[in-house]
Amino acid sequence: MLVILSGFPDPDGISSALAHRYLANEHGIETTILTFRDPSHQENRALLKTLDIELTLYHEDLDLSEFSCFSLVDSQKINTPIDDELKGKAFVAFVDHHKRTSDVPAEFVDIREDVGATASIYASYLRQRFPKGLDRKDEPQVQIATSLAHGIRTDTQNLIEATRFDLSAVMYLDSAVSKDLLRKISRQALSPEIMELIRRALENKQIYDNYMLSDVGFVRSEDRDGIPQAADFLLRRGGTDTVLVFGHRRRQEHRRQPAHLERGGRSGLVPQEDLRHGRGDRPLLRRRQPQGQRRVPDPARLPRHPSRPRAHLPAGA
Ligand SMILES: [Mn+2]
Repeated sequence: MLVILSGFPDPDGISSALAHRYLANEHGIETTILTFRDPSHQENRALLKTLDIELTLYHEDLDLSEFSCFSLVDSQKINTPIDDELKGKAFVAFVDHHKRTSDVPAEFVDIREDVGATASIYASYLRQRFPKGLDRKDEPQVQIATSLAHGIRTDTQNLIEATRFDLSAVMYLDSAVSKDLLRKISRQALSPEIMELIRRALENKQIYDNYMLSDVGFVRSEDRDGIPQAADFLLRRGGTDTVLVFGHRRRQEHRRQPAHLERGGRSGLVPQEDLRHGRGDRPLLRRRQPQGQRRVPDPARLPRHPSRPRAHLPAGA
């Protein structure tokens, strides 16, 4: 079976795929986790390295004929970059926590929109299989429990946005979570490029009342995860509850610019088109609902700073 991570692999998706593979292996089903992008965020790389997780990066010469079926985890869309190659293979399972956008033709569909992480759903499957808890002495179980706990943590803003279901998943996993490994995964150094990007975000910030804009200039594809990190950092400024950080990509790399919006409060994904700069390969715009009564303006209608002309806003804004 192929377990497909269709977007950028993040800890929630990676750990869910890992648990999926583990449960499939329990039934004698050989499983490969397929991704289309190299994980670029240093925390994701650290997760793979520290827990010795192997993902298969798709390339054209990959022979998919030996796989008879596939599953999608933590992916809102049912489309993949290899839809043609998947024709004729059984669509076994679709497990996710994003808003349902279309009918899912999988044999097993589990979409729980009120859950903070797909990893919590997989923890509930493990609980059914191992009701007495996972075993701290069993290496694969430690790997899975630790990565799922990390996935839940990162998808719920360090558990701040966790639901009861997520918290009970964390409690269940606890018996086999390695705190040492978890610490190691989260305490990875920032790459010099990302630190530089955060510096540019700080230097170029424009403050309008309770919101902030920053243009970080050209960003290499491999540093794109620095944009939400810069937005997270700027959001820590007192009195700020909305941050929009955007950068530019070289034409040959990608036609669109990434942008990242951070707001205080609950988080949810909104389509990138909401920033009026076209469709990207995944939503880069994260919107958090403001707390209290304070109105947060539409980012596309932000006033323009006299020294920051139109050209500095995302194309089409
Ligand atoms: Mn997720």
